[in-house]
Amino acid sequence: MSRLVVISNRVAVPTADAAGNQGGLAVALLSALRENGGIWFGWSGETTPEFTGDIRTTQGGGVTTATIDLEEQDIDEYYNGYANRTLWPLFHYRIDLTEFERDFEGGYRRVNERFADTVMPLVEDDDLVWVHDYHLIPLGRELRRRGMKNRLGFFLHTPWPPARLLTSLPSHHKLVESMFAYDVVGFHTEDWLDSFRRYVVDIMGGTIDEDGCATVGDRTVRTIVAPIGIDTAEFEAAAASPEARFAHDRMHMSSTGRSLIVGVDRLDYSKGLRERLLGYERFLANNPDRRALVYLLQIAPPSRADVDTYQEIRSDLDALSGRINGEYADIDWVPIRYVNRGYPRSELAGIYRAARIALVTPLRDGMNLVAKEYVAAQDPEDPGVLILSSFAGAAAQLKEAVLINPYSAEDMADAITAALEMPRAERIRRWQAMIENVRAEDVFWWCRLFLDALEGREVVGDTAQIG
Ligand code: GDG
Repeated sequence: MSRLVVISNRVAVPTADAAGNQGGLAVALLSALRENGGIWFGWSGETTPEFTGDIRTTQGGGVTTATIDLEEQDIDEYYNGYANRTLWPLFHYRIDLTEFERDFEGGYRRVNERFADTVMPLVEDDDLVWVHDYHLIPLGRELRRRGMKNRLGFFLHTPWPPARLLTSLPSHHKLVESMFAYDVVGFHTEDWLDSFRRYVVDIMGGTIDEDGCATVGDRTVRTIVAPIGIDTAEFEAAAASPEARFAHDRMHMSSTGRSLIVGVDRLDYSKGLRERLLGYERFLANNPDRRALVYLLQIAPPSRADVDTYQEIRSDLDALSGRINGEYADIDWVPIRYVNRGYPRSELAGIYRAARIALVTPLRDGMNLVAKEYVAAQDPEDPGVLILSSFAGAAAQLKEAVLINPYSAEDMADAITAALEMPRAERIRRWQAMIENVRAEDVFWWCRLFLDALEGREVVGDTAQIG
């Protein structure tokens, strides 16, 4: 069996706590690395005054991680710049927030070259190489330029935007062209894949064959849908753990019979937090008699705090939650508990289980794992209701959720009312359909699906010549 080399912006370091605190993606990739042997390569999270290319390796739990330090300027232009000020907003359909700076693009190219230079000597002939996410789209091309002949795969964790939106990126052509250096490119949903294929056909004049291979000139890449899942078995077990029980009881004791509505999201504009609070406010306004029977717990750990738009959304939400609480709270009830910090995964599982409703209402999301975690954490005898944005990738699989348009406050308010009134039999029916999917298509299934595609493809043309 081939070794695996995983390359992503950051690496997950195997810890003794792997079952408790690591996200599903880290758990799946670490287990694939353990099974096949190999390396996880990425940025250390540290800066250095001058780039040296020195590689720090650690070994533990059967996995080797290799990291490099980057310069401050790299972080400004590549991570906080092109990745999070240009591609992230654009890929989430937020052209209004997208910044087009030449320096960002230069930094993005430089860091991708630095990654290629440093990882190249670590890769052995038969290794499968799997690159992750929008930070590293051109990495495959850089590796081919340095002579790499290995199977090379790329998976995008975000949406892929419609062609008309993508063409607003000055170097859209170069970016998409670089994806043809890979053997396989994967997306979470048919929607994102369709947008990619449309671009190939409409903008590049390419073709798509019945196996999903996209061809432009003499270059071909296989394109697939591989929807990521969670470590469902681990999460179901976490929801029954003593820590989860404790968090669950803590929620109940502090709410005296009120129904908990929960939201858990990185503090990010793509998650639709502002619209969610406005939808909840609409529910409060429309239902004076139900007000004190519910409360919303919104957990929102800050992320990407060096990017202005993230600082703005944070102060915007501080103000909005404060205003709604000021307007509706009573001496013995506060409608929103807004918490800007993270919780251990097992506690999170208990909070999900205690919640009668989950509001997972991103404006656009590649997949959204919180929706799946909420389903996995439910009590089968008395499950809660998932209210899910139809613009989240997860909506393609979790069709029995209450699907809503997150931009509509009325939709959201009506969905909350419907969820509160939903009979137990219907909640069980919907939950059963969803848990079946969440169990069958878990994160290990996803990982196998992608790696099978990566191993199975016939090499078309001399990919080493690409670029
Ligand atoms: C990207 C794509 C795609 C959140 N708060 C806490 C906490 N979390 C965990 C959740 C969940 C994860 O963070 C968030 O995953 P999402 O999928 O919701 O979102 P992104 O971070 O934007 O991830 C997304 C994903 O990649 C995978 O491909 O689904 O569409 O944007 O696991 O539980 N975890 C803990 N405490 C918290 O307070 N422990």
